[in-house]
Amino acid sequence: MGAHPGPPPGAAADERLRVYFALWPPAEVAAQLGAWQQVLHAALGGRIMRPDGLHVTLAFVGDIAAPRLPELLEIGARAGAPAASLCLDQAGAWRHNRIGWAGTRAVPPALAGLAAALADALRGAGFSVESRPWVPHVTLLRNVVRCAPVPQDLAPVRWDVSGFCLVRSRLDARGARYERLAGWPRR
Ligand code: 2AM
Repeated sequence: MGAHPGPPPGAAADERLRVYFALWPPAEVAAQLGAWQQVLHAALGGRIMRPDGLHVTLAFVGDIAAPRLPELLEIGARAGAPAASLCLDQAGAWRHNRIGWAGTRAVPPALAGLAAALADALRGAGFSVESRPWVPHVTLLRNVVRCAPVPQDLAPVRWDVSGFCLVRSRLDARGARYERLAGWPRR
C-alpha cells in the first residue's frame, strides 16, 4: 500500500490521532482466543476485550498530528510483512497494568525483526517509541481483580501471520475502539 498525501479522510489537518502498528488475527484465531478469555476471566475477573479488537501491538506510536500519517504509511510499506507463524502457548496476568494476556514462549525472529525495524524507523523519523524490549502479547482482559495463576492447559493457538496494519485507537465512554487505517500483507 503506498503513501497518500495529507490526513486520512475525515481527519482535519489539526486533528491528533492515537495510532499503533499491530498484528491483527484472522477470525478463527480470535475465536480460539475467545475461549481463552472465558478461562482467564473465571480465574482473574476483569473486563473481557471485544473479540474484534484483539491484536498484538508491534510498535505503539501514540498521539500524532494527522498530517504525519503519510510518514507512518511509508514506514509500514518499507518494513514489509515477513512470513511468520506465531504460537500462542502461555497466558498470565501483569500486576503493573492489570491485564490478562496471551503470549508465546517462542517469539518468531521474523516478528521480532519487524517490531525492531518499525521502532528504528519511527525513532529515525522523530516519533517517540518505547525503548523497552518488545514482549508480544494479546490483551484478553483489562482491570483484572486478581493476579492469580491461570490454568496452563489452554489449547495452543497457531496464528499464521498474514500481514500487519496501522491502527487508530479512539477512546470513548466504553473504552477504546480500533480502526484499521492501512495494512501490509505478507510478502
Ligand atoms: P496493552 O494491550 O498491553 O495495554 C492500543 O492501546 C495498544 O497499544 C494496546 O495493545 C496497548 O498495549 C498498546 N499500548 C498502549 N499504550 C502503550 C504504551 N505507552 N506503550 C506501548 N504500548 C502501548
